[in-house]
This record gives sequence, C-alpha cells and structure tokens, in this order.
Amino acid sequence: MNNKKALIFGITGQDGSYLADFLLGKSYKVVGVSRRTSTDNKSRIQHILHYPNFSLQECDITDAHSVYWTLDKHDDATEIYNLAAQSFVGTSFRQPGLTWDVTGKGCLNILQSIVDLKLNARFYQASSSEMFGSSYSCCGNSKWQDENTKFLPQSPYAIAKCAAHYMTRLYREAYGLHASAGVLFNHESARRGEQFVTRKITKWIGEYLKWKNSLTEDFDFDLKTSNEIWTIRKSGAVFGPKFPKLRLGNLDAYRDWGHAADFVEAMWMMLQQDQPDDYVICTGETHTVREFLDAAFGRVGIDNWSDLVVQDPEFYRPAEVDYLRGTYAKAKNKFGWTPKHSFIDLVNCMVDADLQ
Ligand code: NAP
Ligand code: G4F
Repeated sequence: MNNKKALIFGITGQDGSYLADFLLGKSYKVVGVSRRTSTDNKSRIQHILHYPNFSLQECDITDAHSVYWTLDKHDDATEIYNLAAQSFVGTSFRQPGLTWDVTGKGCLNILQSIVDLKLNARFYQASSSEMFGSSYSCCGNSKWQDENTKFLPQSPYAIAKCAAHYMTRLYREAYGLHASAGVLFNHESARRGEQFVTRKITKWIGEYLKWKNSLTEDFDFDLKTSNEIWTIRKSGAVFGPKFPKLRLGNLDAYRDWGHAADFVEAMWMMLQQDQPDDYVICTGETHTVREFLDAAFGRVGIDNWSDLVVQDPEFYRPAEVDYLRGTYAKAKNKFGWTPKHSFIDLVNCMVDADLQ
C-alpha cells in the first residue's frame, strides 16, 4: 500500500494524463487539478475518472487564491507536478499576456503557496527546450543542448517558461524546497494536441485516407490545384468530391521528438532523488519536420507527399527555433533514465492511432 499522494496541475493535457496513468500504476493517490471549462475537456482522462485512487479538483492556476486553497485542502500531498501551461508557441505570439499569466505566473502561485503553507511536498516544474531558443553548445560539427547551454528564448511562451524555471531554482535555494525542473524536449503521442505539428500531420493522414477510402465511384485524382485534392470522375471530365491539402509552416526546423509516456517517468524519477535538481530530458536524435512527413506518409505507403502539402505563411512564426537536439547524459548518470521509444516507433504509433 502506497501512502504517496500526487497533485497534478494540467491533468487534462497530454502529459497530465500519462503521468496520472503512471502514478496510479504505482498505487499513488492522484488528485488531478483542472480549470472550469464550458465544454468537457476530460477526454484524455476518461479511462481513469472512475478509479478509487483518482479524484478531480477545480482550480485555475492564474488565480493565486484558488491555488492556495487547493494546496491547503490537499496539504497531505507528497508530490506536486506543475504541468499546466498555455503550451502552444504559436498562440503565445497572439496571446502573450495570457501566456505569461498561465505559464509564468502560474508556477509562482504554486511555489509561493507551498512556502506560505509550509508544505513538505516535492515540486516538479515542466520546463522546456524552447527556453534554449536559438542557442546551442557545439564541438566541431556536433550541436546540442544540455543543462549548461544558455537560454536564448525566441517566443513569449519560452520567456514565460524561463521565468518559471528561474523561480523554481530560486525557491529551491532561498526556501530549501525540494523543487526540480525537467527541461523537456518535444514529446508526442496519440494524445498530443491537434495543433502541434506531429499530431496535425498524423491526424490529417488519418482523415485523408478515410475520405479516399469512402469514395464509392471510380475517380482519377488530380493533385494539381494549389489548395485542394480534386477527384475527376472517370466517366467524364466532371469534378467529384475534393479534400483540403495539409497546410503547414516551416518544414526545415529540427526537433528532438520523444514519446510522452517515457518522459513522464523521468518527471517522477526526478522527485525520487534525495536532492532536487534540473535535468534535460530528450532522445538525443533530431529530425526536421520534413523527415517527420517522410516517415508518417511512408507508414501509409505514400512516398511522395509534396502534392498533398501546402506551405502557408499563416503557420510560420514571427521568430523560430531552428535546431533542438538534447543530451540526456545527466539524467542517465543520476537515475538511469533513457528513452524507450525510437523516432520511428513514435511516428508509427501516432499514424496508426489516427488511422483508427
Ligand atoms: P497540454 O496538452 O497543452 O496541457 C496543458 C494543460 O494545462 C492542460 O491540462 C490545460 O487545461 C492546463 N491549463 C491551461 N491553462 C490553465 C489554467 N489557467 N489553469 C489550470 N490549468 C490550465 O501540454 P502538455 O504537452 O501536456 O505539456 C505539459 C507541460 O509540459 C506544459 O507545461 C508544457 O508547456 C510543458 N512542456 C511540454 C512539452 C511537450 O513537448 N509536450 C515539452 C516541454 C515542456 P485545459 O485542458 O483546460 O486546456
Ligand atoms: O509542434 P510545434 O508547434 O512544437 P514547438 O513549437 O516545438 O513546441 C512544443 O515543444 C516545446 C518543447 O520544445 C514545448 F515546450 C511546447 O509546449 C510545445 O509542446 O512545432 C514544431 C515545429 C516548429 O518549428 C514549427 O514552426 O514545427 C514547425 N511547424 C511547421 N508547420 C509547425 C507547422 N508547427 C505547428 N504547430 N503547425 C504547423 O502547421
């Protein structure tokens, strides 16, 4: 019988749902903290809502009172995970103030409540490789980011994450909190939000193939128009049903993509260490968005996707992070963490899930 109790801010998100699965599997009591929304946002945690060890607590992380009351009510929590954020970089350029309040100040609200309530709980902050921005360490032709690489954030999201990251370090040093930050590189899954590039691609592939397979008549495909995939009836030159092309932005950015299920285990491992610290969590491999497209379309037997994809200025960002590739040596040496899923495993499982 485990008497550990975890509070997860951001329970309805991708990572919150995987972390809850993981901790429930270790017999933790889990309290999922979620904000009030006018429509249901619990699809990722539907399968655990009825578990006896799982409960939900309403709280908005931007409201310091709400955070304080939540922590006071659950003052027996042994671990607190802050995964709540406005986590979409593109939106942070259009809603920088909101991003600051949620992604930056939200973390401060939790840390200050832990101090005010004199809680003993261990704290995890979801920091991000976006904080590195356009900065990397290098040696010869090799480029990477690790715990010693400086931050040069390129978005309001990344700047808010830097503030929360530094706040976590400060509260650890100033108040002696057991507060750790995981600097996580991109991690994805079938539960990934549909705006992020990986899921946007795999979801489109699933819908496109469903549409194609639903065509009952005999069609020729004419892929030459710029925005849509048109069908032409073989019986004559009459246009049939059409399907919108996949619209993307910059295809040349490099990302170090891992699987969310591996990464939540690293969050937990950080909090099991005697001393709090900050760790980079990643796969050590980097791929361009183009390579993700190759692998995802390759999974369904499409070798040439160029006629199916349109590059649209709408999806470019005012500032871009061109290159991310991490090194997880510190986490591996300290507590033996390594990623279990390869890049190709990740792509295949996302495509397969969206084909369902
Ligand atoms: P996600 O799917 O976008 O989930 C974010 C969560 O934050 C959702 O549960 C969301 O609730 C919640 N939230 C947003 N605003 C809130 C507010 N005002 N009050 C309370 N909760 C609020 O993100 P994720 O991919 O799981 O990532 C988890 C964390 O890791 C985030 O902090 C993200 O920035 C960080 N991170 C992610 C990655 C990655 O590649 N996934 C990499 C590095 C760091 P709703 O469902 O109500 O919107
Ligand atoms: O999937 P993305 O939106 O993820 P991004 O910006 O790297 O941020 C994610 O990872 C961070 C960790 O490094 C997290 F902190 C953050 O919360 C989030 O989870 O974009 C990946 C790349 C970018 O270079 C973007 O410009 O894909 C490029 N891209 C090209 N076309 C696109 C698109 N991104 C999106 N979302 N949509 C497009 O159409």
